[in-house]
Amino acid sequence: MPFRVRYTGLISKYMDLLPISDDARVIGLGEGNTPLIRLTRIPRELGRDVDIYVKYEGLNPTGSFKDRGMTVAVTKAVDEGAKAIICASTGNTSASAAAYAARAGTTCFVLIPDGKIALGKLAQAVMHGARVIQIRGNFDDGMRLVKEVAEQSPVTIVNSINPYRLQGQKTAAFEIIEELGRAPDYHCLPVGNAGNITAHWIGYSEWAGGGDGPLTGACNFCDGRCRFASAIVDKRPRMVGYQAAGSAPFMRGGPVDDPETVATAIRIGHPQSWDQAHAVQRESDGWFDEVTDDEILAAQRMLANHEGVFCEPASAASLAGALRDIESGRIPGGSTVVCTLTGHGLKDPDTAIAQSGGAVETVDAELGAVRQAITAHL
Ligand code: AN7
Repeated sequence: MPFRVRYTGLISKYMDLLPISDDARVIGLGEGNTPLIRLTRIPRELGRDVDIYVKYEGLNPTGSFKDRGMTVAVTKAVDEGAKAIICASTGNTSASAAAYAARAGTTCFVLIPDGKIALGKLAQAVMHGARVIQIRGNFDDGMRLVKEVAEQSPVTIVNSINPYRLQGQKTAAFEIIEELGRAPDYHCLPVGNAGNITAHWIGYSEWAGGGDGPLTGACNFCDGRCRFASAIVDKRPRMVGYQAAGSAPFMRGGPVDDPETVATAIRIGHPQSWDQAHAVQRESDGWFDEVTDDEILAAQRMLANHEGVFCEPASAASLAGALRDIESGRIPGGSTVVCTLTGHGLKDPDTAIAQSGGAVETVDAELGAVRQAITAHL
């Protein structure tokens, strides 16, 4: 299908569906348009008749879904004359904010929990020139401090409490509809602050027309020839949010003061979108559940090993939970399921290497030794 314009990012593609004025200077890096990959080996091994797709958000420019929200939030901040942006972060928000601020030529401050962010994310924030402030505390402490600082200083918060973030992130739902020609039956996501599950629900709901009838023909990208333009979507998915067991305020019914999990991205005890997430759960007839660190790491390995898709631990929470719910029948046979893989596996090389066991074998640089190493596995 011939494209009218080169893909330059989600703002230009979905301009009509985003709160961006035509003359705004777009701060973009080609984000969005991520692959929706249909799993093959994992469903076969499960022996269940369920179509599982993963939305590989790790292929965004800075390696996570945050870029969808950040392009809109930073474009708006610059448009409104902001001098600097600020965020608290478990890592991915800081990497994304730093990159978009660099692109905009704006100062970026990031507050991160001391020693608890994955190595790749810290490298990104530093390389993009953010002012990195490590606090002796966790994400929730950082978020509280960011709100307090922003009351007194001319800085724009780009955490997901900034509504433009969710506007950008809702476009992932549009892309899924575009690919499938419909909404999935179940959409599974890892939940930290619950901004992303809320944003997806906004996207699906807008597409379904919120009672005014479904939207069609809104694609700005291909002259209305793609499936997106003709998709009539009146059904929304049931939204399912999975938390890490040591960091699961939605399962405990209230904030958790000392969240702990190997999935540092979702090591969040005081979710910022608490009420919105409960509304999503009610309106979509979905649910929350928790997965253990062992289940998270097993799903991460399985996905990398059986399907060729490498995501970070937090992202694997969506698949870990979905697999359990498919096996138990809570997600019934015949369903179409989408799991969002929120971040790339390369973000957290330490956790990957730590669980790689005997995968690396050292031998002498001579033919006999190499042949022996190979023969053992043939
Ligand atoms: C890979 O970067 O909160 O439920 O500060 O990085 O919308 O919070 C990261 C969150 C899931 C949870 N997966 O999304 C941050 C931050 C990954 C993430 C989440 C995050 P929300």
